[in-house]
Amino acid sequence: MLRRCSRAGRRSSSWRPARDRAGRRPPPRRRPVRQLRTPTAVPAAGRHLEGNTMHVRRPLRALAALALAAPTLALTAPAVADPLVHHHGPLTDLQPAASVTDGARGSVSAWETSDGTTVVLRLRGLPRSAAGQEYGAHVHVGHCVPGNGALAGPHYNSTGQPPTAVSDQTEVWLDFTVGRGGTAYARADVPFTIPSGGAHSVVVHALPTSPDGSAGGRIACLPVHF
Ligand SMILES: [Cu+2]
Repeated sequence: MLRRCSRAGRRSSSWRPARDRAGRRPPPRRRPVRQLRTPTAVPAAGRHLEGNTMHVRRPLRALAALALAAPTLALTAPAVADPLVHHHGPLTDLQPAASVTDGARGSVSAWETSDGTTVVLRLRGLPRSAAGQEYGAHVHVGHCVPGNGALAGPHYNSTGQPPTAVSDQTEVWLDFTVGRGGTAYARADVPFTIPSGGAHSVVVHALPTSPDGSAGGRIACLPVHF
């Protein structure tokens, strides 16, 4: 007695004989065309489409990316926008005695912002032996005149001359510490703008700035005409 395997006895719904009764091969089986699922309508940005989050998440992701980028853009704005004023070159020597700024070069850039003014001072060519030392620097109303620091005049002060208040919020203080490579960087963000012709220099002093605004002798100067 011929036994059939129990599995062979079960024919699936897709089983077809290799040949029909006339001995002909059946036509090749066609695969059903798979229908791509597409949304019936593309929702406007931010609108919720039930059962499909793809079009909802994209605008949210874009908004999230913008929100994350906004503070970064604000922080980097002074670095990418054209400055209101800019000067770079060798420092003007204000005293005949040797000083830390002899032979150094620098740049001053200033940007007007929605909150006031940002001023950046960069120096290079300072002696590496001075690394770690701190010096005062400020925006002054007068001009840079070699050998004559007094002609740089007083600090620019937003409360007028004579000033009624002296601080890093009424004046532009740019104290810096010399880096190991002989470079230095300082940035001041102040809540006021300097009127055209109101200041003409950044003066480097021999000492860090005290709370009363004094910083020792004037040793060098960079012209920057606001
Ligand atoms: Cu000064």
